[in-house]
Amino acid sequence: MNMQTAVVPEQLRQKILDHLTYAQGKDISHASIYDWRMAVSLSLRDMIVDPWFNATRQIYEKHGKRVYYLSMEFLIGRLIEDAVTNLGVGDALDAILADYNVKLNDVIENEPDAALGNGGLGRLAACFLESMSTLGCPAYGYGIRYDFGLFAQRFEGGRQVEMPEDWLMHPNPWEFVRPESQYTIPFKGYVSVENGKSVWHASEAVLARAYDMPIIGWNAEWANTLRLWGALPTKLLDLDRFNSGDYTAAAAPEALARTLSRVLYPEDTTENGKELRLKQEFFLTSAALQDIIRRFLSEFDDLALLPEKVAIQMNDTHPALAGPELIRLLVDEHDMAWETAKDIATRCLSYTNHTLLPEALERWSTWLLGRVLPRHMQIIERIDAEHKKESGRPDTVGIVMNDEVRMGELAFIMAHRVNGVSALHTDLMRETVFADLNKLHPNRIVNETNGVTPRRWLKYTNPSLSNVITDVVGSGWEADLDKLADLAPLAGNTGLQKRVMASKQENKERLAEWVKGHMGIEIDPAAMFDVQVKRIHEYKRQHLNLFETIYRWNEIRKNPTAGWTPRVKFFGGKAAPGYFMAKQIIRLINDVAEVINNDPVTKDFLKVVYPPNYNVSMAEKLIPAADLSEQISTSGKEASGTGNMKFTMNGALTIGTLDGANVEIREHVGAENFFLFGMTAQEAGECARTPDHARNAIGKSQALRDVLQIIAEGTFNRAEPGRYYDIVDNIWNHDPFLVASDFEDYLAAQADVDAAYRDRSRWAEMAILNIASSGFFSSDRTIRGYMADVWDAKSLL
Ligand code: OX2
Repeated sequence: MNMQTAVVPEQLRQKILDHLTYAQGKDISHASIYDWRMAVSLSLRDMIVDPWFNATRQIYEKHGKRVYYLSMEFLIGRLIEDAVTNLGVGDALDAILADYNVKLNDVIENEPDAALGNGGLGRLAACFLESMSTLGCPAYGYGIRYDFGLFAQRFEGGRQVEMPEDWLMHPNPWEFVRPESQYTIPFKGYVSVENGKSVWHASEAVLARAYDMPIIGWNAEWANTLRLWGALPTKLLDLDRFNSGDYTAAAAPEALARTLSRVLYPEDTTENGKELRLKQEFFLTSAALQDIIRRFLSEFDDLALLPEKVAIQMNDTHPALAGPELIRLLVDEHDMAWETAKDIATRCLSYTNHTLLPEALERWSTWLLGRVLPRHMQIIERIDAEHKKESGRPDTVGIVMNDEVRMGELAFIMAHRVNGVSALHTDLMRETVFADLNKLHPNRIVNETNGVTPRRWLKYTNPSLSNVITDVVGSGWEADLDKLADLAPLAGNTGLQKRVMASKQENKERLAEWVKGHMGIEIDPAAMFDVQVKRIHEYKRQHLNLFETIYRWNEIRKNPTAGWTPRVKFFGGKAAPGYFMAKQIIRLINDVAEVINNDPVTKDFLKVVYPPNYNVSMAEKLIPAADLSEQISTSGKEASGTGNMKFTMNGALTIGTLDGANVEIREHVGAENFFLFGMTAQEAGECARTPDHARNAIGKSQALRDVLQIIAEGTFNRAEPGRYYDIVDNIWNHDPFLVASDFEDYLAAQADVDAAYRDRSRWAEMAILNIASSGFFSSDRTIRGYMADVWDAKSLL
């Protein structure tokens, strides 16, 4: 069914008015924008329910294999946007709401971002859900219904301040509570052996309750379910304890439950080792697996069929307890033999690795894991012992080592497929972190290069460019992004160049207005918009970009009439609350912005804009307006990146290193349409091992010496001159991410960018070639890859 033609606007109008009246209890004259938003969302949800039911019916009829995507994070953002786009009702809604003097955009902006994720890993999961629905792949996302998503960021005196993100302040119109789908999640206690069987006597427990959200695919042809678990106490009050006067202990079950699904951990590729986090991971995993087995047994009666009907994806190691938990459920609760259970679990499970950074590879102390999950500790030790024995390599390949449980190794050993997220990252995985395991299991590691959904990241966020694309390549590219290749032969056509650049200009003007209104900074939409948005992390090297900004500013001041290409540098991103260096970088960006934006000498050539609280919605404003995309991580450190793909799709050119998916982006768009700089991953590895690499590089770069001097002198922090000594000291003496060694090359590439931007026609041609080559980076392609190589799943469309 094609909703775009099937929708009768009058029916939609009636639905909205009905929801306004009967769900919100408001008449038109009193309805607030919130009321309208709820009425619109509920109406859209109504339209999604039929395809959703249909999809479920088909899976049951065809006994299709189901994919279960387990992830601690789903960074879905505003759901109204997917609904409007994929139901094709944008124009109709616009017109209906206009009759009541309501703007669709205001309705959309009223929806809080569902920020149930930190960054790339969580957003990838959201794009995957949308693509699985678009492709008709029977799938469930399983996650946690955090009361508080990723913190909201504010700047005070340039410093990041974290505020709670209470997206559930208002009712969530998209979800259906499922009180009947509820599971007990045990913790702690001890294990005894009774009649030859292990029995876990847990001393704590919470209930996991399901909340379902339908995820609609393109053209409303299919909808899958995102099932989020909320924690509830097993009993509201321990009445015995209460009556005996121990009020605190009486409330303990409730306190545990309340904290479990309370907040998302704000870490992203940084260290993380807290007991509550371990409990959250088990909470998600156990609830999901109990649900999977229950659903399976409602359809089939032989658990041996599980691997034929069920594929379980572990998104990073966070749900890596799925291995031992599945074994536990099969052995302890369903009386299966250990060997059979382990074999079945392995054939169901697969694992995606998202980072090689050692600090981000999860490890739990055996003491903690043994205390919180005593039965799982036993199971993990047995898996480990058997694997060591089978491999004949007792010393090198271990899950339990030095009193720690290594979750990467556990996930690898319990999975039949392990994948990296870009070609380079997968190669490095084979050569480094999993070198030993790869030798033992040579076909287990595969590559599935990340992708992003073009429905949201092009169709929805960039309507003007989308219109141009449809005019040129015809309709249908939304679900077949390779069609964009038809733009390539026309890249030199002046007519097309004009249209593409006019669309870019329109997006830039809208952003400039927003910046003026929200930040009070005046920027020129004709200037190059140079954007770096992502989590703040030293390996992503926002400071490299910032040092270039300082260098540029200083050079303009020295010679203001040298014909500079005007630029606006945009930064966006949050730092993990406990990551000191990242927070220093944020503060320095803000201090530098303050000085540069008030400099009358440079004002026509350089501005720095750092809007606070970068999130999905902010990305949707910035990316379509970008001319230049900064993807400048130290080679070998960024597993893939997905922002880089969104920029390419929206016609921004990339300045970047040979890292993560940049390598593949450059291959697709062509080396001449990509501004490459910096060392390769191998060179970077060697450089980092060279003593005094930073000092040597600084010695060779007058430019960098100047920049470091300008910072050290307190130019951006007159009131507290020593404020950034640690940053300067870090570059001189440590510089683990090789800012110094890549600096000169980066400057040269930036000079090339300036020159290229001045040739408007050439720039337009390059931008069109970038768009035309971005088809590969659709998450539909990625999901097809998983379906074929990892899940052995079939589309039911
Ligand atoms: C991120 C990676 O840093 C990023 O490179 C990648 O594109 C993204 O995952 C999706 O694969 N936490 N976040 C990531 O890794 C971890 C761990």
